[in-house]
Amino acid sequence: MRIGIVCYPTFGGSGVVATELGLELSKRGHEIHFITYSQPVRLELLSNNVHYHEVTVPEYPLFLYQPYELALSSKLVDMVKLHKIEVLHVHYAIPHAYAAYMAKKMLQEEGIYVPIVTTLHGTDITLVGSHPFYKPAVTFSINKSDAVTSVSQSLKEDTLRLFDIKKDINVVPNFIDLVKYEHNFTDCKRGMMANIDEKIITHISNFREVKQIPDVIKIFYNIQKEIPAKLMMVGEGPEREPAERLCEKLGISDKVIFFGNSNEIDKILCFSDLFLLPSLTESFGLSALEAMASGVPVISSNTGGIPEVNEHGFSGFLSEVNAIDDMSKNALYILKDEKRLAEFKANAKQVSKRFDLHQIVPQYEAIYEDTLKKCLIL
Ligand code: GMT
Repeated sequence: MRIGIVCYPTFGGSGVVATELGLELSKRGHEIHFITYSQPVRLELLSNNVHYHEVTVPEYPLFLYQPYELALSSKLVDMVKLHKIEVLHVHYAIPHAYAAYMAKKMLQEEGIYVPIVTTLHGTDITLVGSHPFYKPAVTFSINKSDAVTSVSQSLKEDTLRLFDIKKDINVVPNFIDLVKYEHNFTDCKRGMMANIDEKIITHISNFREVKQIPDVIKIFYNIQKEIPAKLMMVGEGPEREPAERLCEKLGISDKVIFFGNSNEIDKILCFSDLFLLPSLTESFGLSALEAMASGVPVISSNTGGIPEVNEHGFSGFLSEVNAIDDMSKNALYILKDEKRLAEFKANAKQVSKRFDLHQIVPQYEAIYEDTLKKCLIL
């Protein structure tokens, strides 16, 4: 199949999932066309059947806001025609589903029919999309998609609660390439980051308010009061600077390393003992799954789709949002006992196997085939 994938090319989970999906589909013989404004960060290699087409928005001084949706829909029209793309899979409703619908209508005028599959990722529904300024357009583009998927049951329920949706929503959970996290590098270079007696705690995110970064720091503060520990903070975003200031204020700056964005998540997780994800809301929590696949237990909030990924008392623990003391207590419970830590690590790895990409990617293939068939009948 020739599949066009539209996504955000940045370090966010939706872009990562879209990129990994495209790469796996290409291995399964499909021709993949990524269409976005810069090369997706995890898309390192282009090949015969993996292509990248850049959407450029010419700057014009009259516009206070440059019209990205317009440029994207025009690019989609051109690419569908040029590469005979059969299905467009757009990740993140805003503005991708909207632009894809416009492209579809333009193509129809020329007798070309291309179905649109929209995958909802979370903030496009729970934070941004439900804002009254966007809601009518988001509702419209979801309803006009030929197939809609969401990355968790919880996100499906949120979508049905927040929008007037007339389409079926298929839950296709996020997935992971387990082989990537097999740690074939036997020495994780742990000694570079911490002393032998120190436990390594990790947080990875885009450092936005929703991630509750101050909670991450405060939980770590409580942990390091009781046991020797270091905190790895991976990612970039508006909450990074305040987080650095909070560490200074608490006198723990020498125990916290801020990495910025990294393409070596697997290596960082390789030497981690515990992962913190105390988010306000989270449709899935891909970073938690990546941690679990690396054998790192997760201390998280009990919100959105996280309980579908992190199993309470088995792969880690879930607490109410902002329950810093409870999360600290649970973290120490795991970290203080070596045998227990080893058990939780093994459990985390075991749970992550449910999200093996070999199980999940065929679900997307089935959806493409189904929508294509329906499109041909119409
Ligand atoms: O978490 C973010 O702010 C980034 C966002 C994105 O669109 O990349 O992540 C969302 O999609 C991920 C991939 O499906 C999910 O794992 C995240 O849970 C979800 N984030 C939120 O719901 C806050």
